Amino acid sequence: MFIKPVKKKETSMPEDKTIESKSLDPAVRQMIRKAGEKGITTVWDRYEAMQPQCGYGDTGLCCRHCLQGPCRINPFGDEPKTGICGATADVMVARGLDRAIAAGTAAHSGHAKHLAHTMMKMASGKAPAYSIKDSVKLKSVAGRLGIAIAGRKDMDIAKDVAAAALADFHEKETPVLWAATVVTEGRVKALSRLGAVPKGIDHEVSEIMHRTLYGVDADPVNLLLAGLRCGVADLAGCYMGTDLADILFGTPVPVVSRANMGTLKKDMVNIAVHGHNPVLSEMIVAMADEMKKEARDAGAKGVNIVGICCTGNELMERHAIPSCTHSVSQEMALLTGAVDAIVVDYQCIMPSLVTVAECMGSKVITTMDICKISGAEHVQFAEETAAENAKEAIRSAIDTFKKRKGHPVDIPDIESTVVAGFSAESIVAALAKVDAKDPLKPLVDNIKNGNIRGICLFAGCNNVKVAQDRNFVEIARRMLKENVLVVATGCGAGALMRHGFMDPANVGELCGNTLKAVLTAIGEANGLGGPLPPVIHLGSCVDNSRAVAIVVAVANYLGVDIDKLPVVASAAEAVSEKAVSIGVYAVAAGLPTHVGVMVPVLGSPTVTQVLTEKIKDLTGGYFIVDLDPASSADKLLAAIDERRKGLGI
Ligand code: NFS
Ligand code: SF4
Repeated sequence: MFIKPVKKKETSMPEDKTIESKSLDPAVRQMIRKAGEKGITTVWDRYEAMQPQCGYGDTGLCCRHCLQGPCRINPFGDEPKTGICGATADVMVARGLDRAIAAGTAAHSGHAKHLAHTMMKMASGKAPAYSIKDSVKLKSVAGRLGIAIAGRKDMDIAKDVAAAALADFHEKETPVLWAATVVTEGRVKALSRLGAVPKGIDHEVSEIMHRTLYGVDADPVNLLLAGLRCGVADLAGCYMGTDLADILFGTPVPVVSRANMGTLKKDMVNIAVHGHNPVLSEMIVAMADEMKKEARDAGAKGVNIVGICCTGNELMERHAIPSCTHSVSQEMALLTGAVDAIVVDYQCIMPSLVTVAECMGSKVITTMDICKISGAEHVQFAEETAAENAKEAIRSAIDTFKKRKGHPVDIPDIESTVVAGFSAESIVAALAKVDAKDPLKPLVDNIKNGNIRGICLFAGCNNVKVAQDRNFVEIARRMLKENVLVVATGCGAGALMRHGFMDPANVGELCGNTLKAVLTAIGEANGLGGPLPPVIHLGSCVDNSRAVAIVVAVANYLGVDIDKLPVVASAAEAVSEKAVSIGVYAVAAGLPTHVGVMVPVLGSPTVTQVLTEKIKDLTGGYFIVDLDPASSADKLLAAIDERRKGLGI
């Protein structure tokens, strides 16, 4: 199962490097062709130029944690068998994995911390552009955290919620609230037994950096348990991110929107907002209307905002803003020649965007201190002056439009209808239309009677090593036919939305009969005159917390823990270390979790075995690593059936 060091050539990318093997998305294919004609280098070219990729790195057997390195271990058991300090393959792999989990956790929780600071500034009157958009959610979050609500003003409650959020970052005697209050009681106990309840989000990240330093932790199992605890801290960061964003910007309710590059408009100032945190993108959307006149004066018909990656998901779920493209194809949006500016905050932003923007007469505008890119324009964004900063960025895009006006653009005439905006709250509300007294009953009854065979969450990115969207589309297609209820977040949701999986019109073609009946019954009870979409959009990657909330509600309803439920997850085309930390908390929560690309752990048989087998005895969850979509679907279905059997349903 090991890939030969250095000479490795084996990836999930077929040898045939045709455009079809790069992306399933016809709009992306059109732009790849254009890039080829114009001689513009894209992610796929750089991937090819990178071959062969190093087999040591691929298997996790390369260490650079000290200046005596780099050290490499031969995965076939020949010499050298340890690093210079004596670290074994197991130690090297476990340390490397821990650092990836820590990085993912730092990113999600950095995003959440940013929201907590924004909320604190808002509640202190220092961030006039922000307000409380969902007072009901504010109170429900405060109630969950044990913060007093009765007779208090929203702003005072918000201040306490923000303070509680910030307090969750550093080490304290009590567990991280956003971890301990969001899962089942049984899960808290199970994780406590493993020492996997985090004491502070930042504390866990920092402790991982300490223990993976040269000459500290050299016990692979001890290292993995720390990784598990950090993964639970990542759940806290994600959950907090969703909670605070819902309070500040509104909890999603179903909306109709569109996805793909056909959402760009030739005659308008097109601004693609890209990255993650709604603190920025919400302001761009809010100010776009005010800037309409300036755009018209420049000869445009208006300002058209589209999203890329998770910012796209955040804006779509709350405001029905269309999504342009996702993850690996972000450069392709610029290739249309119609994007006047990509405005970014942080995470998943390829530095190459600047080069492509230069070629296409567009621009990249960075906004955050921690994320500047050489060659990009920088508009420093601060919550105190958010409205002004947003206007400045839009004005800069209008300037680009003035130069672009009249030049030809290539906007692929491709877009799909998307019904998005499902939150735990809006799902319960939709179910309440079927059974007002006992909203979860229709869902649980249909799981019990097998009309819904199980639930599968698709999450994570598009990876250049996989033909874009192929794994998501193939696995989801199979799941739906087998009557599995499919929910999706992040760029996994992006993939499925661009291929029509979130268009209710496709329920007939995509879903098995019993699932179709359930989606139709709920849709009709809600006055939609038809079914819910085949795949339920739960939002961005931090919004995996919404999936956790739903699963926890079902577990509590049934009086069992999460690890007994017929629920599975798949990061079918994962890229980011954030996907790694999410995968770890999915496993910590008790879910069989599929990863559809190589994870750099195969160099350690011990770590591989712990993650794919032994951990099952500890959390009930485990990893399934499989690069083939057909057999991945088989394994996910088998995991669902095993759980059903366990429940006797
Ligand atoms: Ni998630 Fe979202 Fe997309 Fe991957 Fe990046 S945008 S936070 S990490 S690439 S799914
Ligand atoms: Fe090599 Fe050990 Fe240093 Fe890693 S920490 S680079 S294995 S000597």
